[in-house]
Amino acid sequence: MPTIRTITRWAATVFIFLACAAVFMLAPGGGQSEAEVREFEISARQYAYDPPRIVVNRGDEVRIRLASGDVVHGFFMEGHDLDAFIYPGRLLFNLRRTSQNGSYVPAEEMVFRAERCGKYRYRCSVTCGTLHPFMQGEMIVEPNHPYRAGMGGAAGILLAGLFLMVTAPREPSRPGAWRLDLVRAVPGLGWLLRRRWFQFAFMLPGLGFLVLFAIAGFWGSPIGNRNIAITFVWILWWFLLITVLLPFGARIWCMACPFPFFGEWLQRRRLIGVRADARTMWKKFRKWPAKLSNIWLQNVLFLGLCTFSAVLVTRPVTTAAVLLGLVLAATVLAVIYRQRSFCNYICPVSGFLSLYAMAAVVEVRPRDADACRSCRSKACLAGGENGWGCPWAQNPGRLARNNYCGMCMECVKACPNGNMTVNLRPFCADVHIKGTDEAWKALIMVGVALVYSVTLLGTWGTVKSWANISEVGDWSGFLIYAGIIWCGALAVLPGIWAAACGLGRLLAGSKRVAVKTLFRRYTFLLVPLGLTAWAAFSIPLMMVNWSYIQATASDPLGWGWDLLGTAGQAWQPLWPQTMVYVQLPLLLIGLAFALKRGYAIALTLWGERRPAVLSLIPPAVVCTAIVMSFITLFAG
Ligand SMILES: [Cu+2]
Repeated sequence: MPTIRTITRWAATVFIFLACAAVFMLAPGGGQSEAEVREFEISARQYAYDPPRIVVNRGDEVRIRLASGDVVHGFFMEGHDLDAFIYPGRLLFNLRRTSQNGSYVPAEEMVFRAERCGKYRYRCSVTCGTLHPFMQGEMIVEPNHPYRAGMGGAAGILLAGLFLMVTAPREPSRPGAWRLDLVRAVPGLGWLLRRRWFQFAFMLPGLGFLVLFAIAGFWGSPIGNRNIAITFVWILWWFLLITVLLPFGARIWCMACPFPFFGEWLQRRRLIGVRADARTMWKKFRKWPAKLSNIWLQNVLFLGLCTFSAVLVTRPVTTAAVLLGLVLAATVLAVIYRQRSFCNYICPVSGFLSLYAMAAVVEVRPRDADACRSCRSKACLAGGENGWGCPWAQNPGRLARNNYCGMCMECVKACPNGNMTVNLRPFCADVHIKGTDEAWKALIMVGVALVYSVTLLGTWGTVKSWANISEVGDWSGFLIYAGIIWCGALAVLPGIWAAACGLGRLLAGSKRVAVKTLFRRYTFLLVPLGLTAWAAFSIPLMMVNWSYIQATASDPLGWGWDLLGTAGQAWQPLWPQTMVYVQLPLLLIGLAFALKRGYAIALTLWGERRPAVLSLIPPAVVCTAIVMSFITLFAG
């Protein structure tokens, strides 16, 4: 039974949250004036509209004339059933109602009434070049209620969170203590995980897709949104990875990943079975150098890929070359170094998988850690009759974090006592960031999410042309863009974070915990925050480009095939006006988890509540500011 105190505490928390939201909702601003007729002239040019943003009031009659400055462009107005086709140098454009899927009729003007509040994007609906999928502008219908609610919600979560911390009962409950043994709970799961062919059954289709993407990349259509190598890798796979596989399956992707397939085969000389000398055969392979035994190489390689993302996500041939390059690197390293050195220390995807796997709701762990301590065979670590020793060079019996567990299930098979299992657990249950490499990874990921949200989901044509180096060739602009990514992620954001942690230590009025420790441990706040921000970023990417995914599934190489009958359908984003109602709650949930886990970390570091809460305030404010930046980009 909850006590009166608990009930009043939670009632006050809800009140604080709602009061903050109300203040932002009711604050004076646009949208209060009389409805009027608003006229705009919007011109399209690769890959932006001018003006990129128009602001009207609810009830206004909006009249838009369209023009194009270079090639044929489209103009799809979200949530208003309007889609246009604009020819360069002509006053008339072609207009259609999307709901009727009808034909275009010539028009001089697009006329509609702005009836619902919020942000509506106008997007290019005609493939007009490499960055076409990201060409967009935005119409704000004031008062922008979703935006105000989001900003108020973020402020509300910060204040309500701090209130909960200062009013918490003396003995804080241990966060995320429950576990559910899935192998015991799900009939047949244990049998399945112990099959030798289990991982192979996932890797083989992955390998098939890899071959398909390579063929499509080199011989398919050079237009990104008509090539399966782009739509399936950078849109579908990315979306599934961030929103489904990582939060619900930890590094389950690594279990199916085809990159290390050939290397592992060369090492083991077995596709499915275990060799009799599984324990001793590693002697002829080198150990990975101790100095490089961290994720710094992954951080740098990831930033390198991000710098060229505009080329990577729009040019199929670049994507195919990078995919094959990674396979080659994994294979070569596997011949020289032990086990999955490539995955642990090189793979640029692996770095953020290791970070965000900390948040996942599943884990591979020993059932009874004491049994592992007294175990003599250590088959999970060194290999045994039924399983290889951990390919990720972990000691499964002492696994305490998800970071470097590739979910391959070899330890589940190898353990002679059946002591390894898969647990279901609460969101964000691993909270310990261990090294500066991991701390920087958390900062890099948030920084890159911000840059991508500006570049790919924003309306700024200049930034797009800076990023689009292979087509535009503006090297000074590209240097600014690259500088923002590298300096922002490696120096500016970490600098702000360090300053916040230093200030937190000053507020705490104690020197018991070093700034360095605060800096490293508090970066965990950026794990739930970063993961939900990436998910919020990926949702429009997926929903806007859904038609292209369907089309390329039917015509993977862009050669005019129609295998599934979906190749020729008109482009249409999937429920674009509902996205913000998924994005905003996601961002707020991320912030709430950041504060909740941040408080638990602060308590373990400081030992008592007062300095713990005080030291947490500046980093919590920085987190709230980051979330508000995303809300502004997505809804403002
Ligand atoms: Cu266009």
